[in-house]
Amino acid sequence: ASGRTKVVVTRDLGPDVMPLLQERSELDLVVWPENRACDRGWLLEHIPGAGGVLLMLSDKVNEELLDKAGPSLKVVSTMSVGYEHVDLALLAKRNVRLGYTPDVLTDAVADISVMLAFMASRNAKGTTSLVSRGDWPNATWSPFAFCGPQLSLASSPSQTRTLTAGFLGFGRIAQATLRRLLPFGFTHALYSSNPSSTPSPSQDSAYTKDFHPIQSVRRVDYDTLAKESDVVFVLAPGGEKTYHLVNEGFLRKMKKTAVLVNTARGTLVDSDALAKALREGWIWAAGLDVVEGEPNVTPDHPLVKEPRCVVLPHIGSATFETRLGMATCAARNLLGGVLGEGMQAELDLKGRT
Ligand code: 8YV
Repeated sequence: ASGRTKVVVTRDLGPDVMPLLQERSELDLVVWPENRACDRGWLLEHIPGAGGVLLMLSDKVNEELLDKAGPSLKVVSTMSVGYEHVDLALLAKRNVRLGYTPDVLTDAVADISVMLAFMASRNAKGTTSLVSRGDWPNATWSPFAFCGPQLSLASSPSQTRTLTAGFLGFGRIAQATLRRLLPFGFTHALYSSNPSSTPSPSQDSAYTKDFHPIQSVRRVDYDTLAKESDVVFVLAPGGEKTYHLVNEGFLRKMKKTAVLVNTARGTLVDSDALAKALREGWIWAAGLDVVEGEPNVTPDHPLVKEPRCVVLPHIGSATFETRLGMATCAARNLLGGVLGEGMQAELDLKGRT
């Protein structure tokens, strides 16, 4: 009746971004008032009649939510680059637009992918906990104590040694990760993506030029990727299509000295198989920013118990700069959608469903 459009926001976006929404008199802004994940019940209670909603990975956008929202809903704006919590087909059917936050988080997630590769290969978990326990004075030094495989050869190039980075998924974040590895002397990169699309050698030669001075960038099948990589970065989208892409068969084919890094989604890696692979030494180590079933990952979790498995609580995009960029992008997407204008980043639903 006020003539204003209701928008529902499931997190306080902070003092730099909230004013973008608060200053718009045409909006009736409803914000989840607590400093924790938004209750489903609260969201369902407040969504009816809303023109837009800004939400997070933990807020499922399904038939239940869209039915509650009703025909007024024009836009869903998610503060994430991932969108497996959103039913895309249903949005397309109901003409609801989807805003998301690509690009702004690419650097932060690529940084943490490289960080995890080195933390895992160089025993960061076992060694830092040894120091915290007070065991450094008791540790007996020997030439090979605390050693791990070296993920660089830039300063002492070898005629014989190569270093291969494998990528499951080769989008923006994977490519930014590879770019960071070039100064470390990686000689080859392999990637597997879109198993259904046909290989294109010309694409590979374009990539090889693009990632100079690497010797080659090649698209390969999963087996080759598992067998030849010194480090495998899991950087594909979540969802059913990529469920357990890294399973027992994949892990058994990996090098014993290889490192697995997952900064994408927990669902891509079979946790039980990975715990077994680490316990039995099929691979050297793992660095995980995401785990199946997160955030319910407790000290008795088999992966948390593994001394060579570094586990972070999904902090890949957690820099001040990146989160500010994501929140701003999400707020602009919400505004653009509600006012029927352009968004900073809109997912093309027709191309996806
Ligand atoms: C989370 C992420 O969104 O963007 C994604 O897809 O996984 C993360 O950046 C972030 O934790 C905020 O919810």
